[in-house]
Amino acid sequence: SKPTLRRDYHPPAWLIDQAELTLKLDRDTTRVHARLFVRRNPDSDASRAPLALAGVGLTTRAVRVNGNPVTHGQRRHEGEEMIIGSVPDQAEVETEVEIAPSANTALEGLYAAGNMLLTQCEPEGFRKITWFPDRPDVMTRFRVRLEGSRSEFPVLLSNGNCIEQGELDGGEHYAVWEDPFPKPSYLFAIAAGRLASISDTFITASGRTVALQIHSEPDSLDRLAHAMGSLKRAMRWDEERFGLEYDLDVYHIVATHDFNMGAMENKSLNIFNARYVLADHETATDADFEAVEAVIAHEYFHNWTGNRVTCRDWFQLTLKEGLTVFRDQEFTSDLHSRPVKRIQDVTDLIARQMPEDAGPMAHPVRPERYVEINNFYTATVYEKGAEVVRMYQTLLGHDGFRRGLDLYFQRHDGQAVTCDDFLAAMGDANGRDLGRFERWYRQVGTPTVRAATRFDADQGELVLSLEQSLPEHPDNADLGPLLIPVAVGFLDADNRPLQPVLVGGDTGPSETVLLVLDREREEYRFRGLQADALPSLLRDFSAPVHLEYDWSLEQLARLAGFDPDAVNRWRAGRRLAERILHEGIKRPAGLPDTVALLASAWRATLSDPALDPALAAELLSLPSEAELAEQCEQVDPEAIHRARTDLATYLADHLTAELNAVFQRLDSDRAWSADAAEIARRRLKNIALHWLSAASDRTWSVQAEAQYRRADNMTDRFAALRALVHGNADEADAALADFAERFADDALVMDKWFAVQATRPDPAVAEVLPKLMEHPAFSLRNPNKVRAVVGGFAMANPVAFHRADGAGYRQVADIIAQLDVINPQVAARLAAAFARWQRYEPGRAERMQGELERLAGGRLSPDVGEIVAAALR
Ligand code: DPP
Ligand code: ZN
Repeated sequence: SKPTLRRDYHPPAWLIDQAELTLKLDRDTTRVHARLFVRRNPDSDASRAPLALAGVGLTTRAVRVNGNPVTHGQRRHEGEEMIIGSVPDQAEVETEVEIAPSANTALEGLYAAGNMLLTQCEPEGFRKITWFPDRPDVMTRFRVRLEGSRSEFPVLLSNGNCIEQGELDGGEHYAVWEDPFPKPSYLFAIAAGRLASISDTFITASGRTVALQIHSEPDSLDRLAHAMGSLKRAMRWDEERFGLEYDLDVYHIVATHDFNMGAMENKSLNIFNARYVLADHETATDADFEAVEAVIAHEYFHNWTGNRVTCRDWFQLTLKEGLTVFRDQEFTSDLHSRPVKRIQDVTDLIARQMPEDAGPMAHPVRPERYVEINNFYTATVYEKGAEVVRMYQTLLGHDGFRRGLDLYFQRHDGQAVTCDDFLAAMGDANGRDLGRFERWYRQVGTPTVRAATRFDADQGELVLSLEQSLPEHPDNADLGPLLIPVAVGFLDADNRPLQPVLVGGDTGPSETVLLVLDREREEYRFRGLQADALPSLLRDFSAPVHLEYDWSLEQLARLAGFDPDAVNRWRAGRRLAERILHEGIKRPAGLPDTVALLASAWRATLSDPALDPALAAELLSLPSEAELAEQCEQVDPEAIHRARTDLATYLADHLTAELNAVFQRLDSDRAWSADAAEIARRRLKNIALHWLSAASDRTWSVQAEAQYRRADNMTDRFAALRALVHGNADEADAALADFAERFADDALVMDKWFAVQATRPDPAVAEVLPKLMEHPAFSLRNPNKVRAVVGGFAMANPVAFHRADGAGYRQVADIIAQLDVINPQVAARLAAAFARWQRYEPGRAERMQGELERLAGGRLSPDVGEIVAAALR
């Protein structure tokens, strides 16, 4: 298919001021009647263009303009568009179509999920419901009438306020919803069915009362309280931190088990994947609780950053997503531990976004072209986009960032705008020319900053030089240098923080100095440092770059033990582990002697009583096999697995006493509590168990088994199960059987049961995969199940997926082909598992390429087709 290009944007030729929809709901055949009040856009550059409406898979029963039928001769079809000739400059266009929700397995448009009917419209699902100019810069006031059987659809929801409801003949009823805010069609939603709900209220800062309602299937009613609490915390936080208040009288959230994404921010009617709503301590882990809170907050925050101010076109997706991810990260940081959250976000950026940035689908945070826009809901647009937003705050300060955001809303409330508009507001509000910053929206791949230090004895100054470069890519040619904030600090010989002065800088002595690199190469001079000052660079991960500096292993060990910047402390430990692991990967004889350095850094962490246990848990981590693979010239997954396993065993064997001491100290029979200190306690205890399970001495499995049986909460129970299963303990099978029996009827918990088996690091899991897929609880139609089983296997089990005989590749390629017919969006996500094939050793590379070619030879959706073509290019 032909790509859509950013530079081809034109304003819409027609606007729709008002849309009145009537949906006669039926699982098999829903009738949609639409009245669109259209007029020519005075700002269009195509003043004679005919009216074009998008529609996909609609059975069209009638088209009328101002009441007069439009015959087939008066309309033509081009691609997904119906083009209607000779529509007056202002007119009422009516269409009547039929759609088939129960046959909709792609879960885009209107579909049946359990006993509900639901919609998912972002980005281009609305065209599967009715004819419409389905693009985000057409903003429309919607009035929606829902009609259906009262017994089948007792609850009828859409956006905005319910202004009327009543009975109809034949056991039917209806409800009319009106959303006073004009919105793009991608924010349209309905939900209908046998829903149960909990209610609460929120009083806004200005004293208005908002009715909050969270809906789910009736059997999950008792798991909605945490979501409700999260919503209220998010509403309060947005008022306090950004002065943003909710704007309608009602707010609904609906949870479903059948959903392609995490959740969707439809105006006042969010629809959520149940995994980000349902939580109680017996079925959800502490991490699940935090994820629910973060996603509830994310979708709520979209009400301002996304809904009130939306995107002009889909190339601007990061305008709302990067900004809203940044906002939810800040929310979690303010409510919980800021350093822990930052380390987790940086981990995720390195593990998911940077590989994407180095792969065949690499794109700027604001892409230049796409074939299927669904493929661009990526870690780059979201997470790197959030880093770009974070850099504004780093450069402008908290107050400056807030001024910029205030101006952005003042200028653009009710509009569909661009990343350039955001940048202009940030610059104008602060009297700053941010022109060069704009390059972050255009560059592709992860930039590199090379640092070097020397001591100028004549001047008594330490000289830090920074040099930036971009990966080779046609889009990076002629771009010029980026504006990169680099926060730095130094430790003295006793590992104490120093307070240098930047020569020519405008601040006094400080522990962390913010440098702004805006040229290819720059030198910075510092006073107040000895020649042996130890640099800590890119503190708090101040820019999404690869930072290179020739630290010795001893220096890394010092930073890992003493850097007051938590992110760099963690990062130094990771770098140290990486250096040791890459030595180990190259030499089958075993690990280098320097491994002792890492063991003592871990020993110090394990025995530091002053350290926050949640932070300690982050520090006691090793890079994943996938991350290590990214750093290899040529990837040999077996060598990586062996080296990492050897290192884990070395650490466990040398630190058994310390790990056991931590485990014993933190193990407790206290009843579960959501208290932050208890969460941190469980986290560090389970990390200790995790590393103990790598020890040569296998007695840990007795502790794990006991914890599994005794646990009164999912965090402890699942940590124990994972240790038993991934550690190949004798007790594993019995625990798995017990877990399946306890939670047989619980879809979300069964996802964990599937995932823990699909990700067991053992090539033999390639033979387990078909068995998991034959399990009665598995369904290829359910995205959560596909992600747990096939996603777990293909994305999070390198030794099994990359089995030398190609059995992993073959099965996953077969599943992608099968799934593509059912749900192209989810299939395309799996296809990314093959993206980096060229980096593998020749035997595996050839097999992966072979599977990609086999896929390319079949009939593919544009979604999977785009990923496969990019990988083979
Ligand atoms: N639902 C997705 C998100 O919130 C897309 N908008 O990120
Ligand atoms: Zn979002």
